[in-house]
Amino acid sequence: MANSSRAPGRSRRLRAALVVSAAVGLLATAGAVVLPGSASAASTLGASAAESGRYFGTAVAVSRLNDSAYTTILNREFNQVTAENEMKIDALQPNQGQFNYGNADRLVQHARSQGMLVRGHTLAWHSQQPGWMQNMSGTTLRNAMLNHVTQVATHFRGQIEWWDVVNEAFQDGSSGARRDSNLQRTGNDWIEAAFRAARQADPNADLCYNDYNIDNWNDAKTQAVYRMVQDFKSRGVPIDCVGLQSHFTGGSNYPSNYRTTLSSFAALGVDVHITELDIRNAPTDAYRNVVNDCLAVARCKGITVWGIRDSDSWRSSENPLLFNGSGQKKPAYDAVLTALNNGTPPTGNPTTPPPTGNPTTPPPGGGCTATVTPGQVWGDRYNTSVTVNGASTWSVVVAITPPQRISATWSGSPTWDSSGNVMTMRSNGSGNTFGFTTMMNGNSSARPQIRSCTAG
Ligand code: 9MR
Repeated sequence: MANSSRAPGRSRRLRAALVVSAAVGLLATAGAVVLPGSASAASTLGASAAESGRYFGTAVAVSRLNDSAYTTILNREFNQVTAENEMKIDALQPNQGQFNYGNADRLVQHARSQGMLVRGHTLAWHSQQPGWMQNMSGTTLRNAMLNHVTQVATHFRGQIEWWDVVNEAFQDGSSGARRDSNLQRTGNDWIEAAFRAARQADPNADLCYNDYNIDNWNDAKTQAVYRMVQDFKSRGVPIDCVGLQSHFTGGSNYPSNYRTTLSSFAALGVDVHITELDIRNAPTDAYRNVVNDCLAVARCKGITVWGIRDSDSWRSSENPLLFNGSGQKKPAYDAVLTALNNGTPPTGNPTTPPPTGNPTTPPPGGGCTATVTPGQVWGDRYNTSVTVNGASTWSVVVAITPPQRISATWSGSPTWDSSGNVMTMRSNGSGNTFGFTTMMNGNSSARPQIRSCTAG
């Protein structure tokens, strides 16, 4: 029988709502608090989202990592990535039993070198199946699907924060029914079987159901997915999150009840993620509304846009993204950044006290000093910012006490030693203050230590 138990760190993390009282938040962030319009407002999407404990990510096409204009924006702005195509079934298992992880591993390596979180997309889907799978049915297909889930989740174990375990399994329109597919024809329980296999293979990844056209609370499809999640929660099927793709077009506009949808799913006890956001013609109002809706829901963990520049988009003729084809910021970018910076921390009770201890400065001699300012604290994670004085280019070595783990960084270029516990952060031209988010993973008292600050 599939094991639906969780690793201790993860279950603690899941139970801890992403909440902190506004008052404690202000105290904990001390000098680093961001007030609307304040001069200390973060200047990139990822850094700004991190100030409320969220991520701001993008879909990445691995082939574009060779394009330096693309990679410059990626590394500067985003602290989460989703493989646009490289973790789909046809990419990872082109022939039955023959797995091809090269491109996906390259993305994971890149993300790790930059302190970005990775969303895995997607383990089971009716689309993008390799030919050998398309021709299967019944028990043979069910077993092949479960084997794919197990092999892939095992391969990436420890490197994936969230898996889209099942993608797009419901019909559009008014039926509220499951989408017909070869997987659906193996039996209605194929979705929960996939979730159980994923949990067993990687107990530390959060497991999501992901779909499009589940943004409008009144839609039959939204209601059908809601009922499935409710049923899974009531029966102990291991599901942790729902991804709303949020591809907004003329035919599927941003709905005014989007916040109700997010909060209604969250009230079932799952996190919500906006996983593939793009909006036809990138109107500033709709982008701003989406950000504000996510910020208003404590369990909305972050936003991923489906590509960087309009020219990278799967529907590039609609110019739906935040950067134009030349890599310049569009008005929608400014609207998103401003909304993120104006966002207030989620309200609620803190589950962990703010750090009291030991801001550290390194031993002298490296030609610069590095001073720690404790940042915001949530139940499962906390932020830290470090200000360097005495040099304009520098590298700072930061040690983390395991099982704590740095999950996102901003305003610097990080590299890690082989243990993953020691980060060297180098200046990258974005100023003299860098920051990072640390997952507590069960240790709520340890705080980062600055080992050295070296000029040049
Ligand atoms: O953007 C992706 C495009 O490059 C692929 O050709 C297409 C088919 O696999 O998938 C696109 O991404 C889809 C995502 O995986 C699932 N939700 C809808 C996205 C846009 O079609």
